[in-house]
Amino acid sequence: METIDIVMNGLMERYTERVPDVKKITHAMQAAGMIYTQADIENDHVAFRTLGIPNLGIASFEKIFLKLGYTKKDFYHFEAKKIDAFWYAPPSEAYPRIFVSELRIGDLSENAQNIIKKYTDAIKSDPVDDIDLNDGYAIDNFLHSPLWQIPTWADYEALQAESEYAAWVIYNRYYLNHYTISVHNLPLGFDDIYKFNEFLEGIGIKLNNAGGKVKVSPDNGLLQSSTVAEMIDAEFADGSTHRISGSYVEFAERKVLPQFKNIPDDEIKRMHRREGFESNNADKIFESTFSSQTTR
Ligand code: OOG
Ligand code: NI
Repeated sequence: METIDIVMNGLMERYTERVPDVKKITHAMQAAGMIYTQADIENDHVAFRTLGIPNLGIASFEKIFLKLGYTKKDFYHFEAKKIDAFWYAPPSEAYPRIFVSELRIGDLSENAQNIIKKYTDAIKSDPVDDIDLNDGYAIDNFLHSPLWQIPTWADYEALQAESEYAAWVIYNRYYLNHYTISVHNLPLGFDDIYKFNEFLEGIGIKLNNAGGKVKVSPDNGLLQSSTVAEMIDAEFADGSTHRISGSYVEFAERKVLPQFKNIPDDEIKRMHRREGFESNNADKIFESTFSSQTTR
């Protein structure tokens, strides 16, 4: 198996276990005749969250995917959420795009910075430099091994009060944050995000409604929606257990670009559709793990 396949399979395996909505949606799509197997679902992109501090953050994390053949693309900045992000184009259409974000630690309060440093201070060099990036199993192992201690509940709560994103990363680390179903490649009748959302709600899926259930880019080319993150039973360093946000599922509809509108449907490839991401859509999708969504 290729290194990239080992890494992707490993990520999807852990993620599918942690997020019961993944199988629930796949099974319902099978029952509705939309797909035969999981492999019939095109994975539009996957996302990761990181802490923007020396030796960690995007600069460290991206080394893995650049080595796997990904190309760094556009930058996004989320002022209020104190987050920066880039997306990465895959080496071929067989693989998902990647969206990697990082928390701008320096923009947080002194108190929040100190809490984060308490956990990350022991990291004196970039841990990715210690992995053999030609070894898919070594990468898989790295992505699912803790780089810092599990937080105390008090630290988690203090971080959450200031940054929901910070709390999410301090507990969930590099676990896959979401995978994304390419809605535009589903059979006719389901290939529209509004209809697909109705289908999802019909099977009892709760959608993120921040800024409306469907987030639409200004050019109308990228329409996105997402589930509200699943809650996981998390054990904290003080021995207490609490239900906190885990990961979620996203749905994306990429419209065919105006210059390709005369190409027959069966000849449409990824390159003919709206590429990349959209700041205002992403800003609301981040909230899929926020208490404002998970407790509503
Ligand atoms: C990522 C949110 C943004 C998108 O597709 O714009 C995003 C996150 O929640 O970490 O996934
Ligand atoms: Ni996304």
